[in-house]
Amino acid sequence: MTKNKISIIGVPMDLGQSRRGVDMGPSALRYAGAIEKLEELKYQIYDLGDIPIIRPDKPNTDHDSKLKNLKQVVEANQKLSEMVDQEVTKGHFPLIFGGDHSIAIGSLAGISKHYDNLGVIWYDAHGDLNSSETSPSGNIHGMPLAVSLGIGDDKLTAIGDYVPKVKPENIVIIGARSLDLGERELIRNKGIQVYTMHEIDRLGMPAVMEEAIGYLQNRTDGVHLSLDLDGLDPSEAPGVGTPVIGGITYRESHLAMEMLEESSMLTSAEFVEVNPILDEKNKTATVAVGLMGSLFGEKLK
Ligand code: EXY
Ligand code: MN
Ligand code: MN
Ligand code: MN
Repeated sequence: MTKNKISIIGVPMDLGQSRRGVDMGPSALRYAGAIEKLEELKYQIYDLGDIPIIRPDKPNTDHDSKLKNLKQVVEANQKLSEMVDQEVTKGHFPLIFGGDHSIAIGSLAGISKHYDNLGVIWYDAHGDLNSSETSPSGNIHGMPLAVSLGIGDDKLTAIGDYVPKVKPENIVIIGARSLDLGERELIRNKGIQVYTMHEIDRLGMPAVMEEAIGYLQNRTDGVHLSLDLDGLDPSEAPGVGTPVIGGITYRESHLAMEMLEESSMLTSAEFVEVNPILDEKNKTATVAVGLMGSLFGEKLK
């Protein structure tokens, strides 16, 4: 990693989906030793604590839109984007702990204004490319990548006061195995680079990462890693709200993180969807902290 100061921002958000418990993700990651791991690796850590999430009086009923908890998700992401923006301005590496994946809207809004061509690696079983029209659930955690492309409800796309945050050609999705029809159409129409589990099986993770890194190196001036723990197989990362069997292994993920670290292209990262209530003895947070170690230069052999 080129930067040696890391700012940690926790976002205990669970309003972008329907299962409770993912709001405890930031605590689970801290409890699993995230800060100690990064300190061991000689980074200066600035733990900014957790953003307050203002809960609605009655979930999902305070707006006219199909999107659940829209107002609260917008408010939290606006706050997150401002904090991330400040940390990037200081020259720190923002490391965001979720919370559900809707928080990527705020992360990207805070980071992307600092780059002409920010790249994004979306490590996930899902595409998170739905809009109000295509979403089967109304859950905003299934929409953040579309929102960052400028597609979706104006209140979401306008966060940070500029649209869009990323260009379709600067995105690489890795690990996809559950894509809705509308998401598939968007991927085709926009020409988004996707490595599904099929490509990972066929080419192997080393070739996939080499290709993905080469692709992004040629066209971007920085890369944000948005790592959804459900990208991994639920046997190794069971504590997630929307598990999908047939995922990426811990070893493959560990290698992917090491290759990203070697590329020196990373500007920021987030680890999301850790739900300790659905977990087995904080296994998923422990896996996430292991991956952070690989991402920040701990070369375990
Ligand atoms: N595609 C489904 C939906 O939009 O409801 C499921 C989305 C799950 C999103 C998870 C966090 O990555
Ligand atoms: Mn996701
Ligand atoms: Mn997912
Ligand atoms: Mn290794």
